Amino acid sequence: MNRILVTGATGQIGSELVPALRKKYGPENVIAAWHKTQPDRELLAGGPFCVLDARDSVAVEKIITEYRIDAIYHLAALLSASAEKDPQLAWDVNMNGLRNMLEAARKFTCSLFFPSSIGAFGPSTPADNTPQDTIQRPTTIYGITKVTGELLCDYYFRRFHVDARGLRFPGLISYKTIPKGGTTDYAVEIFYAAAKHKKYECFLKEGTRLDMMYMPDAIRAAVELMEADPARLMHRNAFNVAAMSFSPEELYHAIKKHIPDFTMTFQVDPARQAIADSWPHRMDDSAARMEWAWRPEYDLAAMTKEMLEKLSHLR
Ligand code: AKB
Repeated sequence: MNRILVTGATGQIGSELVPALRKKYGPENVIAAWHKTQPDRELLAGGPFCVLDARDSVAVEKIITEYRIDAIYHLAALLSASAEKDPQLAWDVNMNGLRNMLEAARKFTCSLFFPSSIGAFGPSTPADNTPQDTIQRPTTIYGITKVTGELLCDYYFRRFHVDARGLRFPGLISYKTIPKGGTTDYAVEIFYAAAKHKKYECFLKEGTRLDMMYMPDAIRAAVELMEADPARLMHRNAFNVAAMSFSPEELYHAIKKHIPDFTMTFQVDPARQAIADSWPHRMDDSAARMEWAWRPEYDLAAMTKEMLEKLSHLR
């Protein structure tokens, strides 16, 4: 892997993945591409960058040839709640963007990373210990684009030998970027609210148990998968990866250990609750553990402690 393009570089994952890749492969070798959200100064100063709409196949191919790209982390996508508000746009961005990237990867022999999600599952999927290979009948447009993306990546590998790899991410928690338009966003908002105001109104109801992961684990997972020995990969694409699973009240109690007067109330958003109710509680990630030695480093207690330390300047 020599020259890397990251789309969606200003999003929740991209804004942490780009600096990590620049550190590992050299700043000049990682091109940060964004479309709508403006980058911060660190991203601009840290290495090459460009504005790119992944739906524009001519622009995609121009950037790939201009920078002699041989690896793509294609992160540009609408998240679940935003996608549900505008399903046509979600299909356009999530599917046409991925198709253009896969086509460019085929023509210019690039490897490609595609982030799938717990959203690729639906209400008929086993919710506990969700197997790697199981029923996938998502009821959201986001989930439909994720399953289709997983299948398309498999297809491009089988048919055209494109080295397409990917993970099914849980909800991601980070202190650097506030996520926009996701169902698991509460698990980030709560930390900012706790640090700033010592109170939080949660939009998911008590007992809504979902898989979550701290961003440093997620970044490491993506990079480790892309570095993994291809001979060991039986699945290659759409690996379940898990780190912790909790409900809003369990997260609340973990935070309360550090901020004893923290309070939480509930104001349920029916749209996001319906999405959360259709997702699994905890995925079985044994395929990732076996095929490329995946291991999470952060559990609920370790993630909570570090999040509150990093956000202590807000108090
Ligand atoms: C979302 O909530 O939409 C994302 C996801 C779990 O894919 N964070």
